[in-house]
Formats: sequence, C-alpha cells, structure tokens
Amino acid sequence: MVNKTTISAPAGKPSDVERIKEESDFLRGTLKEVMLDRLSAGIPDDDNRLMKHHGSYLQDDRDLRNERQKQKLEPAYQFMLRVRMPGGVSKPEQWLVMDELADKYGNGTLKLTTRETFQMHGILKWNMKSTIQAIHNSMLDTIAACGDVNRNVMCTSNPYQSEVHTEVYEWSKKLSDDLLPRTRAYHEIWLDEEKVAGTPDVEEVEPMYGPLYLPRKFKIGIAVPPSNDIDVFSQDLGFIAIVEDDKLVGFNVTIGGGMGMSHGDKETYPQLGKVIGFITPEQMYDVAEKVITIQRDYGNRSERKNARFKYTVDRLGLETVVEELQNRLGWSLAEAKPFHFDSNGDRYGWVKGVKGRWHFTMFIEGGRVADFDNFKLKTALREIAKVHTGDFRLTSNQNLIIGNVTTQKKKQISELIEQYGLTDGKQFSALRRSSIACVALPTCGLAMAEAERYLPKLIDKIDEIIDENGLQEKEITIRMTGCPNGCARHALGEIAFIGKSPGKYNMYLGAAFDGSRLSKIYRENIGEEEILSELRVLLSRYAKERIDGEHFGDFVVRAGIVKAVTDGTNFHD
Ligand code: SRM
Ligand code: SF4
Repeated sequence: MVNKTTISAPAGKPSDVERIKEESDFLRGTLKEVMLDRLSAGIPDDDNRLMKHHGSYLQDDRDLRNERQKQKLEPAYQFMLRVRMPGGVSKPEQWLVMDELADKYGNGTLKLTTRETFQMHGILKWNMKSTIQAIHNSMLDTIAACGDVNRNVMCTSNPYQSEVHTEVYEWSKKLSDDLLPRTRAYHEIWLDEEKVAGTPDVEEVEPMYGPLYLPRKFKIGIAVPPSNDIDVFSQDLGFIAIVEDDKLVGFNVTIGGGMGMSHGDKETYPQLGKVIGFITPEQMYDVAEKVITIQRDYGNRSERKNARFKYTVDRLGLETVVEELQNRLGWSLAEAKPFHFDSNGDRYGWVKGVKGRWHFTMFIEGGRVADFDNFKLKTALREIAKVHTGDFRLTSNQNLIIGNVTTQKKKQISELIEQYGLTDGKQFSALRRSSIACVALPTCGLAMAEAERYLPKLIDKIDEIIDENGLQEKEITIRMTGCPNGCARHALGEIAFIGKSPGKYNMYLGAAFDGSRLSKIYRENIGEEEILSELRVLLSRYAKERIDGEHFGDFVVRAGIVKAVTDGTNFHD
C-alpha cells in the first residue's frame, strides 16, 4: 500500500450529512413514518437528505413561493423523482408507465435528463409510494439515482449500431447493478418488504460503501469513440471503449472529472478526468470498486463543496491515486491505447444499424416531454410506444432515440413521426440542435436564474445572428445552467451561460467540440442585450476568420479571445 503517512482524508469535523447518514440505520431514518404524516406536505431536512438515496428530493414550486408566503401557507411542497436506468434504455411498456405516472401523480411532463434517464416533477408526498411501486412493477427503480453513492451509469447511445455498442450497454447495466447499495431500506420503505435489520440474527452490512456511504455523489460513464456524447472527461470515473478488428478489447480508464463549482469560490472548479491506463472488460468492476473505495477512504467528509473525487485526486496527486489503485487491485493497468473523439453531440435522424434495425434520433428541446399548444409531443411518443416493438434510448444530450425499429415497423413509426410533427431537428439551426439546458426554475431549489424555460427563447434571437452570418449548419454546442453546479455540463459547452441572478448570466467560451477542453469565463453578470451584442461580434468573426473545418470553441482560443483550459485547477486564472 502507499505510505499511509502521506495519504489521508482531510482533517476536520464531519459535515452534518455524515451524521445524518451515520444515524440513519442504513438510509432508513424516519422516512417510513414521516411519509405517512398528513400534517405537512413536506418532510424534515434530515429525512430529505436520506430521501436522495432513494432517488428523490423534496422541492417546492418556486413560481408560487411568494404568493404562498403572503398567504402564510407552507411552500407548495412536491417531490422530484429520478429513475435509475443505466445507458438510458427503456422498453416501450416502461415508457407507457412513465407517461401515465407523469399525468396521474406528476405535473404532466417528463424530463429526459443529461444522464440519460427520466425525472418526474410535482409528485405529492401521499402519492410517492404508489409512484415508486408502479415504477418498480415496470422493472425499473429509483435506487441510488441521487445521494452519496454511485449514480446512474451512462453509456454512449445508439447501442444497436454495432455489436460493440450492445456489449458496452450490457457492461454499463452490470456496473450499475453491481455497485448498488446493499441496504434493504428502499424495499422496506417503498415496497413494503419486511424489515430485516435490527432483527437478532441478521446484521446488515454495506461491503463496499460502509455505513457512511461516500463523501459525495459518484458518477460513471462509458464512451464509445468516436462519440463522446456522455462527456467521459466530466465523469468521476470514465471508460473509453477500445475496439480492434470490430471487437471490444477493453477500456481506457479516466478518473477525476466533474463539473460543479460555486461562483467566486476558487477552491471549487470544473475538472477534466485524466486517462490513467487500459483494462480488459472483465477488470471493469474491480477497477470501479477500488476507485470508489479510495474515494470512500480519502474523500473530504468535512467540506461537501470539496468532497467530490476530482478534489481527492487533485489533493493527493494523480500518481499517488493510481499507485493506491494498483495496490488495492494487486495488478497494474496497461498503457492506455490510442482513441479519437469527434463530438460530444448527438447524430439526428434515421440510421440503419446491425441486424437491419433502424434508429431515429429526435431533437427534444431541453429534454422536456410535454403536450405543448401546437405540438403534442407527449401524446405522439405515447402513440409510438403503443406500437413500437424496439426500445427507447434517452441520450445524454437530453434527446431521444426510437431504437431498434424493424423494417416492417419503420413505415408505421415514420407516419406517426410525420403526423405529430416530431423532428430530427433539421429545420432548426445546428446550434439549437446542439443545445442543452438544465431544469432550473421553477422546481430546482438551487437555481439562481432560468435555464430550460429561457434558452429556447434566447436561441430564437441568436438564430437571427446565425442567419446573418450563414452559420445555420455549423454545429456549435451551447449550454445553459441556472447555477454553477453544472447539470448541463456547461464547462464543456463551446458557448455556455451560468445563472447568477434573475436574467443575469456569466458567459463562458472555448470548450472543445469533442469534450476534451474546458470553457473559460468571458463576461460576467450580463443580461440578454449584452449576450446578443457579444455573440454578434464573435459569430461574425467566426464566420469570416475561421479556418476550414474549425469549430467555434477552437476558433475563440486560436483567435486569443479566451485562454485554453485543459486543467480545471487553472479555471479561475
Ligand atoms: Fe444535477 C443538484 C438536476 C445532471 C451537478 N441537479 C441537482 C438538483 C438535484 C438540485 C438539488 O440538489 O436540489 C437538480 C434537480 C432539479 C430539478 O428540479 O429537477 C439537478 N442534474 C439535474 C438534471 C435533471 C439536469 C437536467 O436538466 O438534465 C440532471 C439529472 C441527471 C441524472 O439523471 O442523474 C443533472 N448534475 C448533473 C450533471 C451532469 C452529469 O452528471 O453528467 C452534473 C455535473 C457533473 C458533476 O456531477 O460534476 C450535475 N447537480 C450537480 C451538482 C454539483 C455537484 C458538485 O460537484 O458540486 C448539484 C448540487 C449538489 O450536488 O449539491 C446538483
Ligand atoms: Fe438546478 Fe443548478 Fe442543476 Fe440547474 S445547474 S438543475 S439550477 S442545481
């Protein structure tokens, strides 16, 4: 083992969340009881912390906050619920369940998230158990979708395009299942399983996590080059599939990526994961388990803002962490193999994959599935799910693939696509097709400004500049978040906006189109007018001065408009 005197967790009083986990009896707390309490639609803070490990958060409708305060009512409490769905793959029957639950218990919409899963909003406390049970009956669950554990494992979408994609999807599923917490708390609280813990002969243990779980959330993603759709360098632990002679031979491993930061706090920053070596597929679980235990043992349990694995890696040093990993494994990683990414976006429209199956990638703006006034998106997808015999794949860019369509079914599905005006995005600018926005207001309690509700309107105006400069077909990634937590992976958008206060954003530029370089702050605290006037100058320069095939992010760096950031520790310089 690495010399213990040189490697340790930061000293300091454990954060309150550590106490809550410790006292929780393996994530039970008093959740069972408080969910039955009809006096309030909310739950106490301690239980809400535990609730995250069950895939949910208590929120309130922020659009109603002031009015309810004036009326001396408690906030309009409601729950957000996130599904664990590795690789984003859902069967049509599961889609129909989610669609129905959103109407029956949620706010009538579904959010396709940046980690390839469903979120529902607006669920009242008294409906939570029925909702979770219905999800469970559809063979999905919400275990560990949030909380201080490993989250939904992502993998590059379009798994049916080649046998390799199918194989990689299977690995992501296996990893997600094998890394689940072992506590039966979820089954007892939501699924009425009888309590085992505390009974005389049964001692509950968490062999990998231990009773305190991890210091913070932990995220894993698997990319299949040339697509870096899952932004592998933003993951705590990433795997890059290496394919030789059409066969999956293994994965390069990356560690220490992450996007979150706080405004004005230089101790926090987004970071890119670093490639540390190559492993075979069979070694994947071992590597994941050992990396997680390193974070369990050495992560910061005192200061949650610095508790992510990226800070552990930066504090201990990459070499030390790799040495510790190899000591724990008892073997060394092989040298990393060459790979090449060309984009972190999605490829739209119909594509024919292996076994003659078809896949249609459609653009879903902001990942919001709803019935809008002139666009019945939710109904359309329900009608497709009723006849579809393949699957749905939620992408990490908040889009949707109607996957694995047989040639016989293609005609029927194409007709529904046309009938409801579903879109491969081709009628929009390539910039709009390359946009992502986090949820933000009205449900996210941390939002400082709008994102999902505002970005489409801002893009309407940016599109005018795009048209003036003949850039309609230029894919430029644009991302907006309502706060610096980075849920839309802003630091990897060629143009990015981070909410500061209502209507005001920090503007970032210069990330690489393939997700391998971070963006850099360009303007602080600006509103729409300034955003547009800045973009007018930048996009016009890009139109005139770019070299052949040059992406916008590369252009702004080459032109000296912003500095290149390849290491998050320089993010604020
Ligand atoms: Fe996130 C917290 C939404 C992907 C970094 N995120 C939240 C919460 C739960 C707010 C809260 O803690 O009260 C948001 C719920 C809003 C709502 O009303 O639904 C929220 N995050 C989302 C989603 C739904 C955004 C979206 O529009 O798609 C994404 C759900 C993913 C999923 O299915 O699991 C989502 N969040 C991400 C990502 C992107 C990713 O993982 O690829 C990141 C950046 C990557 C990373 O983790 O470094 C991200 N979310 C955060 C953070 C900052 C963590 C940090 O390192 O500091 C927070 C705040 C926190 O944990 O304290 C956060
Ligand atoms: Fe909420 Fe901030 Fe995440 Fe947006 S980035 S969903 S505002 S936590």
